[in-house]
Amino acid sequence: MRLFWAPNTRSMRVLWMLEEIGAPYERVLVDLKAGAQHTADYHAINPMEKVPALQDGASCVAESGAIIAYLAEKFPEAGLAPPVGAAMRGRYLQWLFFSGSCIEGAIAQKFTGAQMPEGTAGWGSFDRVFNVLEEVLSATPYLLGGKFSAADVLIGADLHFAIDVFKMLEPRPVFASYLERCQSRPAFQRAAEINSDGI
Ligand SMILES: N[C@@H](CCC(=O)N[C@@H](CS)C(=O)NCC(=O)O)C(=O)O
Repeated sequence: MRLFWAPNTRSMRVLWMLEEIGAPYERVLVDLKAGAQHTADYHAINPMEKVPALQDGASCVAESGAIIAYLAEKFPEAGLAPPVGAAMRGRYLQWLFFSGSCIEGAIAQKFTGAQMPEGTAGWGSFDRVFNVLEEVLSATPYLLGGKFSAADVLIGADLHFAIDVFKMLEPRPVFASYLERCQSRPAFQRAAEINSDGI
């Protein structure tokens, strides 16, 4: 598997997931500042010309949530996704999609200051998105209950960026202890180290 990535980007989500799985992979650095994402070769990997993207033999997959879902399914022995038919499978898919459908929109709205009616914006509002996450995470240690899953990789990485890196969200106690649980994982720490080395 080859991960196309760049440091300090949404690639961190997939780096962390790959480190959780522990299967061998190669990192291919895409120099965003030099415009390496806008070449014909990279366009064939991800037509959006963005990182991350994963190439796995003849398969290519882009969009962080899709890559994480792909990896969780390819490596079921890592135990990061409830199997099809399990009671938590629905919630698992919900939280995987929540990142792109709700968190991204909420953050973009906050960043730009754009005004939108709550009933029209798919994420409702910035506050609604993070209040919902706070409600879930105050009831259980992880999104699916007591067990860490790939949904925590994606949403944990989103909260890490929103709170620790971009300081867009106040560090509510529930998020602080959730992030502590997530960030104490050796896989998160390896990914953070790779991310900061930029290698
Ligand atoms: N929806 C994509 C977003 C990916 C994305 O926006 N990546 C940014 C870095 S965080 C990027 O590659 N930007 C370079 C560019 O657009 O030229 C995902 O979730 O993976």
